[in-house]
Amino acid sequence: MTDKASLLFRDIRQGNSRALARGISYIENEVTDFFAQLQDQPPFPGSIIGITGPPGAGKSTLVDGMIGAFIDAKKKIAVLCVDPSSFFHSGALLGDRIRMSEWYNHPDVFIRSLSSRGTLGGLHPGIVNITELLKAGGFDHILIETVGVGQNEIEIAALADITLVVLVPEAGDEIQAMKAGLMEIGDIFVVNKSDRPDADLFARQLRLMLSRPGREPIVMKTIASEKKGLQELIRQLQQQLQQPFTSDKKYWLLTERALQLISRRRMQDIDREAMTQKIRELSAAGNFNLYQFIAGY
Ligand SMILES: Nc1nc2c(ncn2[C@@H]2O[C@H](COP(=O)(O)OP(=O)(O)OP(=O)(O)O)[C@@H](O)[C@H]2O)c(=O)[nH]1
Ligand SMILES: [Mg+2]
Repeated sequence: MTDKASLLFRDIRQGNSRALARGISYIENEVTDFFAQLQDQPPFPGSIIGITGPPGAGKSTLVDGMIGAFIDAKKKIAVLCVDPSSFFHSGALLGDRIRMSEWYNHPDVFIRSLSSRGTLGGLHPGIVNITELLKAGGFDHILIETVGVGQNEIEIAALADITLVVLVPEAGDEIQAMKAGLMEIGDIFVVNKSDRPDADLFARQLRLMLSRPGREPIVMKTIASEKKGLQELIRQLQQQLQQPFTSDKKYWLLTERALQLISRRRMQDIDREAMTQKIRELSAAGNFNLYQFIAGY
């Protein structure tokens, strides 16, 4: 496998998108993790942009428009659509495929959807790794779209250099509910569907809510379906990416990424089915104790 993995990785580094697609499938299916190859990778010069927000806020439409703006600027773009709920609703990503269809065959655009197969509510276990593989693919920007459902935002933020939180004007209650999650991780807040009434009022309320002493939140309005506000958004994005990280956020995020990989590596020898079988046997014998059980691992 190592030879095969190295050859595939070499093709990925040369920008071969078929090799990249195959490499991602290898990670998804746990054929290989490319750890050996990724150890020799130089730091990624591009940026990873997270796009999150409630279902239907217009994330994919916005991503579609952003791809266009980046392609105009002669950039190479990868898009990863991660749907944490598709574990339960398969096929949910079809909409993204249709929305971004004009980009599917563009030579400088790579689009891939991932479900969170195997983890309830969490992210695909290989996602950190898949992101690393995309970095090797020579893209200028990697966009990661995910539905913010109140529990996975932190994981997405851990993957991204900068996170856009996409909201819509009528999301007043949602904002309150998501405050702890979405609001903490956002670097730029996008009020999409600003063609709707109350967009200005909503943006003002949002700004007020997010204000902290000494820190002005970045709130922008867009109409993704009409490609309005995109240029300003991209400009702001680029400006933010150039800022040195003033907080410890970057180190915190890298720690988060490292922890995900370590926990995955430590778990890789555990056979889930064998574990279930053992639990079944112990339970049937009437002496299952969870803490005694995990002490043996
Ligand atoms: N009026 C209006 N509609 C929009 C705008 N942006 C997107 N939409 C519409 O909103 C709907 C949802 O858009 P998507 O881009 O699929 O939203 P999403 O956030 O990716 O949705 P999920 O991935 O399912 O969470 C689509 O019908 C879009 O055409 C906008 O600025 N104004
Ligand atoms: Mg979407």
